[in-house]
Amino acid sequence: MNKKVKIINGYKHLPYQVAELSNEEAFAQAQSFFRVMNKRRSVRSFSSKGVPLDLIKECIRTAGTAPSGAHKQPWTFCLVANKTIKHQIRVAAETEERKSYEERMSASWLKDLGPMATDASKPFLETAPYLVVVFKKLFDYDEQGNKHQNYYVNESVGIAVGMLIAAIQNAGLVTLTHTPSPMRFLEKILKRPDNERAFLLLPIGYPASDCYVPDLKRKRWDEMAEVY
Ligand code: IYR
Repeated sequence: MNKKVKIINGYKHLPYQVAELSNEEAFAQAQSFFRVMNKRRSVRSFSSKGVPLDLIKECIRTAGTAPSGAHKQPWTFCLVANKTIKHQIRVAAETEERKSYEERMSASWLKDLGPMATDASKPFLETAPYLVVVFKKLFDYDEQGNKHQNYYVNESVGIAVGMLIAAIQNAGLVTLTHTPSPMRFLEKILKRPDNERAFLLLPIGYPASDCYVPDLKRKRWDEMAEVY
């Protein structure tokens, strides 16, 4: 056994170090990552141009490095390329969205959404080469079928999705955090087990050649942060 291994609280621990950067190198890296992320936009108009499967898989593997409550990793990422399934998802999502836009959303909500120019029509659910449907796992089953609780599930899966979005941006792709509501139809279409709930749907691909995004401004430093 590796001599450097330590047993702490009865469990194996490994030595951990990071390559220390100079302050200059660290700042340059932080700034270049910010510049990449600051170009990210939510895109609703996708090209049908294909994306290599391995590229998407690498992004999802990055999401899987997220921290999670008691390291339970309470997520399943369903990668959908199948045209029939994408069509089923679009039809079901548009049915829910029509009800939302026509009956469920308040006038002030619809007004707040004005700048986004959204409506109940979701063609990107078929145009984008991939959909990733993220499921949160409320609990896990062991081999005997006993239930085991997960912890901080929304926080854990939210962090993983944030990392997925960053990985997608870093790979030169675009996405949208789409939440057709209610979204339990996704559990049915994808035949998920009863411990999983749909969390978020992300179409992934390249923007259409005539893609436009709203002219939104991000908060300045002094609007978004307080230094103590
Ligand atoms: N889910 C709907 C409505 C919607 C709600 C919010 I809050 C947004 O930021 C964007 C859209 C839709 O996808 O159209």
